Amino acid sequence: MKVYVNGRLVPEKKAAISVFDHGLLYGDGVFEGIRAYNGRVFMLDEHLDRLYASARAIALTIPVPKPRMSEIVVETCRANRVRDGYIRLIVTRGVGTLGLNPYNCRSPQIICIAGAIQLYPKKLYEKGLSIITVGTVRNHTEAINPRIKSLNYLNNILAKIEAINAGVMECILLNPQGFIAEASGDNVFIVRGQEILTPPTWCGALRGITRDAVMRLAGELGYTAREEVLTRYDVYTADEVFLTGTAAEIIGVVEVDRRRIGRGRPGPVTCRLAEAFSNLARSSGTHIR
Ligand code: PXG
Repeated sequence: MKVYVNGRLVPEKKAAISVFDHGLLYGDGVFEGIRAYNGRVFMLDEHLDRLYASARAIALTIPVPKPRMSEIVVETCRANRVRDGYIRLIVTRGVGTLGLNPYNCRSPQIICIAGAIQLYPKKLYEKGLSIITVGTVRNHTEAINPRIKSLNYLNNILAKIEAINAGVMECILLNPQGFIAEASGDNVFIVRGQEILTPPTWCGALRGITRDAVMRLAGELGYTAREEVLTRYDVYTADEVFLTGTAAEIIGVVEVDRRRIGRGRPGPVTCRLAEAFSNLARSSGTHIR
């Protein structure tokens, strides 16, 4: 595998950054997880818009313009003959002193890795996920705004540890007010009658690229999709619950806190949306060749 780092594509064994990089020392940086389907990078412009917005939010100036970053992603895919895969694009604060001050870091590092995707087993999409709500509260929006896709994922990892220790693979985090925020690496949706609802970003959710796509597709399929402040009551009483994310795409949730959701299997709305999303992903995007 070849990895893009420090302006060059190098063999993965030679791909390295400094131990003094603030990305490592403090989780000071931003990233994106992007998919390629059928030789095309899916929603690349949307991912780059979010990356640059995340960087702006942490006062990090990305040293290349968006069109060049787009080329970096495509070139990395090409160098690795990726047709279907997962792309990790990272911008770190760069090398600095052993102190927090980011203004000592003169050159942010861009890293792009394009490799294989690790998916949930197919059976889980058919049966649906069992998840729990965890005690770890989503970061306060004025601590680290969850809209920033930063390298500082400890909030999510602490939640994931709770989930795995409880015997499930994913979890719902509540915000400091007790409203539903999101899952550790996915957005949360509920289906209530003909309505498809997801928490607004100010409740502590990342504005997921998959989330946006699903809301658009839902409208096209004749459903009403909108943001609504949600509580666990709404989740427990929903007809269907599903998660969305670049890696997971759309996956049904059939159990939350050991309570059965709906009929206990992925519902019809979840399945229709998953199919529509799959068709969209496989028929659009930036060509790699
Ligand atoms: N919320 C959070 C906190 C995320 O990290 C999403 C929602 C979904 O957003 P997109 O744009 O992908 O629809 C994400 C993104 C993992 C992993 O290993 C997941 C993400 C990022 C990095 C790793 O599960 N998900």
